[in-house]
Amino acid sequence: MTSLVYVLNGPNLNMLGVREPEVYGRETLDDLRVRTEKSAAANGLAIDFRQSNIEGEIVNWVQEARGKAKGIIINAGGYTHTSVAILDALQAVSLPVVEVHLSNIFRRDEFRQHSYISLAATGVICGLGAKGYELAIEAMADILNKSTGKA
Ligand code: DHK
Repeated sequence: MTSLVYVLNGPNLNMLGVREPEVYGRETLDDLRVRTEKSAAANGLAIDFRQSNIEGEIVNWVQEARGKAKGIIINAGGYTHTSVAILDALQAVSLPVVEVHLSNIFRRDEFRQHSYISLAATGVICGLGAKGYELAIEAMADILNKSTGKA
């Protein structure tokens, strides 16, 4: 059976394409969704791709993933650097987590160089733009195959 993975995007990622293209690229969130869906299909996964500007909504989606999804790919946007609540939710659901960022957060402002999300993540992909979402899917497929003994 195809495993479902939640792909959760945080605040301001709905502005992709117009938002600081030199940092985040020119692809829109919808372009990113299509790319991620293609990668998921190629890797035998199905995705539920969402974006919210609201911290509590992301917490609700992480909780909802338990029982519905086999893993979570998350770009929590600015909440990456502030949200104990999203971290707590990720730790509560005990699903594999891959953290992704379009930009290289380690080349940017100091406050971006700490991630609460990383404490719950198996791995982090950052700085590779939209390609990072495809790589996150590949990584998640690997993690899930290993856990089911298929790899
Ligand atoms: C996206 C954001 O919105 C920022 O707040 C993060 C991340 C970086 C990204 O690179 O995808 O600092």
